[in-house]
Amino acid sequence: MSERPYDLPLNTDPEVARICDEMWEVGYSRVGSILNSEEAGLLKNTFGSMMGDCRPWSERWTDFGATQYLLPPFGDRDQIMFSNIAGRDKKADLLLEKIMTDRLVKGALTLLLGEGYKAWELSARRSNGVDRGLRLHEDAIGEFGISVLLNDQYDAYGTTSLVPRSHRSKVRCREAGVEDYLRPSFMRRFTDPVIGSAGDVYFFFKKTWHGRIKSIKNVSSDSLIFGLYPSGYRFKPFDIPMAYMNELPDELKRLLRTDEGLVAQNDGYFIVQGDVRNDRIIDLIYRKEYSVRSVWGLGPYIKPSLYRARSVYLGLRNYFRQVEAHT
Ligand SMILES: O=C(O)CCC(=O)C(=O)O
Ligand SMILES: [Fe+2]
Repeated sequence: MSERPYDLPLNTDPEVARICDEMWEVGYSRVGSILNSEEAGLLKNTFGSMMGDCRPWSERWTDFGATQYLLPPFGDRDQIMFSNIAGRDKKADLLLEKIMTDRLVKGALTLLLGEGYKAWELSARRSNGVDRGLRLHEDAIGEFGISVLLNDQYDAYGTTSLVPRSHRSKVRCREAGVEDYLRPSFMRRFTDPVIGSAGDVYFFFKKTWHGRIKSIKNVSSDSLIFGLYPSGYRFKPFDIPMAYMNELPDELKRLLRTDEGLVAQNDGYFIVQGDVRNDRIIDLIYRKEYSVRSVWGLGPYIKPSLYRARSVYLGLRNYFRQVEAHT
């Protein structure tokens, strides 16, 4: 392993150190089995039954506010996304609290992100059996992902899949052309799926290129997916109603409350308050001097030819369709 540009405190638990080092080297890490199968099953049933009342995606931005907390699940043929799951069910809240206060989870998060990190979104995601997948992408700057498997997941279908070491790539996913040109059916060849038993927890930087492989197995799969932000980074929090917030266990309350630990900006964003040392692992992955060259760096050179190839292909396809329509 190459020399790391960060120091972990001398008394760091070896498991916590392993997670931090893997995050730095690879961009994601399996934290461990944090919930048992009954606990994972309880979450799967609780949120799964709420997903029955699912709305089409088209209604998300027409019928609901951008920062509205109490959203229904939204879905399409591929997936169902149920945002803001904390506060919906008392037993489920205790299990979410158990994850976020777990010794390894909290220990590693505190070293990777520093103190005072906040939660943007705690959500449940179902990949339907006929899921056509999700293209590789990176999310917002500073965003950090936690994935919790709610069912045993031993193959690559219906789960998040990541490109190892892409979190420190010299080019961004979109610049490399990967986001536009690489179909989810091709992702299998070079991504690493989040697999394991129900209750397993994974960390990933949202800067690590990730998506979902096109499924061919006709079995749905559920995960919890959390998005966190460390101090010094900005996001638009959901506006959790006071009555819901007050009922949450302590750590969930700390993570989700908008009246503490956040400073409002003029543009609707909030900056996470706290000590910004700028040398946390989350900061280092954005630094040019630690970014690495990879085959993806060729993307910007290949992209213009891909554009040309696609327009020729679309032109020909159109032509043959017209010919067909006239015969
Ligand atoms: O649905 C998935 O597994 C991928 C979700 C994703 O892109 C994310 O959590 O940022
Ligand atoms: Fe994402």
